[in-house]
Amino acid sequence: MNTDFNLDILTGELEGSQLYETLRTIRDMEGYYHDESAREGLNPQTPVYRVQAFQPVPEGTEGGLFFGTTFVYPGLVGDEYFMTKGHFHVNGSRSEYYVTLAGVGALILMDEGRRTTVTPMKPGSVHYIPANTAHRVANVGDSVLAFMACWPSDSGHDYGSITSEGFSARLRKVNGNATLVEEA
Ligand code: S6P
Ligand code: ZN
Repeated sequence: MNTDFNLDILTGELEGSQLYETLRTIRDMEGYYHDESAREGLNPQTPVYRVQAFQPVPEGTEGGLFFGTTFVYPGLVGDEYFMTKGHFHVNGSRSEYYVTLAGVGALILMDEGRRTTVTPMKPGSVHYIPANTAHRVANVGDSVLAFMACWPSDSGHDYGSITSEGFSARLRKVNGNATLVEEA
C-alpha cells in the first residue's frame, strides 16, 4: 500500500489514491440540532460537512494512526451553526489532535461529567482533545472551515450517546455573536 499522500496546507484538501470520502448533508443531521423544524425547512441535500480520511490500517487496529481533513461549510440551522455530529471515542482512552487550516470556528468539548467548553479555532490553532471527551466543531464564519485531525486507529466513533443525550450546551448565534448556550 502507498502510505504517502499530499495535504494542501492552505485548503486542507488531501490528494492520494486511497482516501475515504464522507459527505454529511442536512438529511444526515436529523436529531443533532436544537431546532429540528428549522432543519426540516432546509434543502435536505445541503452539504454540512465533508471528511477526507487516510486509513492505512484496518479500523480497530491497535497502534496505527488515521489522518483526515474535515471541511465544515458556513450556515445555520435556526440559530445554531453548521457543525459536525460530534462523538466520544468508543475506546475512551484514545485522544486526538485537531489543527485548523482555514476559516474560523469553535471546538466544543464535553467531558464525562457533561461539562461543555468552547475554544476558538483559526488557521494555525492546534487542539489536543483529551481522552473521554466528546468533540464537535462548529463553523462560526462565512467561509469554509477546514481542519486536519490525527487519531488512533482503534478509537472508534460513539455517536449514540450524542443522539440520545446530546451535548450539555450548544453554540448558537445570539445578537450576532457565537454564544455557548446551556441546554434547558
Ligand atoms: C475522528 C475525528 C474527525 C471526525 C470528523 C467528523 O476521530 O474526530 O475526523 O470524525 O471531524 O466529525 P463526526 O463527529 O461526524 O465524526
Ligand atoms: Zn474523534
